[in-house]
Amino acid sequence: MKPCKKYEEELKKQEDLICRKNEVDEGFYNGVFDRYKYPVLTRDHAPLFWRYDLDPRTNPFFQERLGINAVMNSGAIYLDGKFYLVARVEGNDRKSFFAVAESDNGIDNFRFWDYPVVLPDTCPEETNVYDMRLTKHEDGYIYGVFCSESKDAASADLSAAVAAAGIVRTKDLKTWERLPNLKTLRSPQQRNVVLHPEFVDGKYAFYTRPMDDFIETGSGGGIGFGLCDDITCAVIDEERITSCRKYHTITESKNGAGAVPIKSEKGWLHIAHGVRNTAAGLRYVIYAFATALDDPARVIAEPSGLLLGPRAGERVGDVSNVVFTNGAIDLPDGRIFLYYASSDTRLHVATTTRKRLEDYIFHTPQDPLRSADCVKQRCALIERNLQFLNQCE
Ligand code: M1P
Repeated sequence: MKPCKKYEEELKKQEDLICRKNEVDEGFYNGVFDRYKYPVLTRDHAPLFWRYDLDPRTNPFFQERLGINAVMNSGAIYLDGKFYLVARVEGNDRKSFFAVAESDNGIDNFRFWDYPVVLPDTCPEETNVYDMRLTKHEDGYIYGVFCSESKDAASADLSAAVAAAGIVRTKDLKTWERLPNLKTLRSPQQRNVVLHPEFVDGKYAFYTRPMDDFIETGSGGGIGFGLCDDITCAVIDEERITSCRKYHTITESKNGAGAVPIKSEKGWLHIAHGVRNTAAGLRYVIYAFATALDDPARVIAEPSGLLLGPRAGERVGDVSNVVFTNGAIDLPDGRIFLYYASSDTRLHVATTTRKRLEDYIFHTPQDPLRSADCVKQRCALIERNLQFLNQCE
């Protein structure tokens, strides 16, 4: 007995896709990062044996039995010379799960491991899991912090849900130990929680996103920060706001921590997402800021506006006009690989260096918050440039 001819054809198409060389998109330039021509992971990267029953006796029409709808928001880590993504894979049934894909160079040839991540099933009420951030912590573990979503049992509304931060840890991305979900005593819901890689005052430090509700952050002022003594029973009492939401900016509706902060000479470099509302729905962009090395909650540099927004085909997908990141790799040689998903559908990479990102964060002017002051800011730049060009003649 052999798989059918269609299987061989589909397998060949998939191999061509996985092995396709990725290239810098030369049409894009901003001096901060490079974009790439092709996504690094899509639903078509999911192994055929995750989706089809390959036995012609039980699947005579070679139909997809368990389809994959999207591959997106990935945690990222570099281990022993390889790039690993723990991607959010969403089935046609809308449930997400995690799966590890690896590559030798971080920009193409990502291949999923044979089996998805099987998390210990310790929360019977948990319906969905997504958006894992991977932190190589100084305690020696790799932690995965993700959104654990359950139906809001107190509400008759079928779409009412509760988001909490699930915590797992591993040493090899294969065996995962589940710890109790993070408890934040003053915030009813949490999403976009990231574990800081170092102890702060001898404690585990989390970036949080206090929210009153599942979708709206309500009174949540921005990205929070809290400490806890014991990660095996993580409880945060007080959350300080680090990067706060501001009126008429890219973070007006909400924001959330993204990649694990990157340590540079000048501070902790954060790559996060900001959301504003529009007539066409919420628009998600990626932005950056820095916090102090001796106090990772204190913002010390806050460039104006977005670092990376959705462009061209990235604008369209299941949730259009969205770019979202929950993973970046900070290589020992100073290169940074930022993994971002577009429109909750596919995953891309953008590359930069620690020095370039630092320069962007510390030398891009702050948002003056009013059009009149923005014009003054731009005129000052124009004036300096015209003087410079005159001098050059
Ligand atoms: O649909 C866009 C993003 O929405 C959520 O982000 P936030 O909590 O900031 O609204 C997340 O569910 C994320 O997965 C998703 O990409």
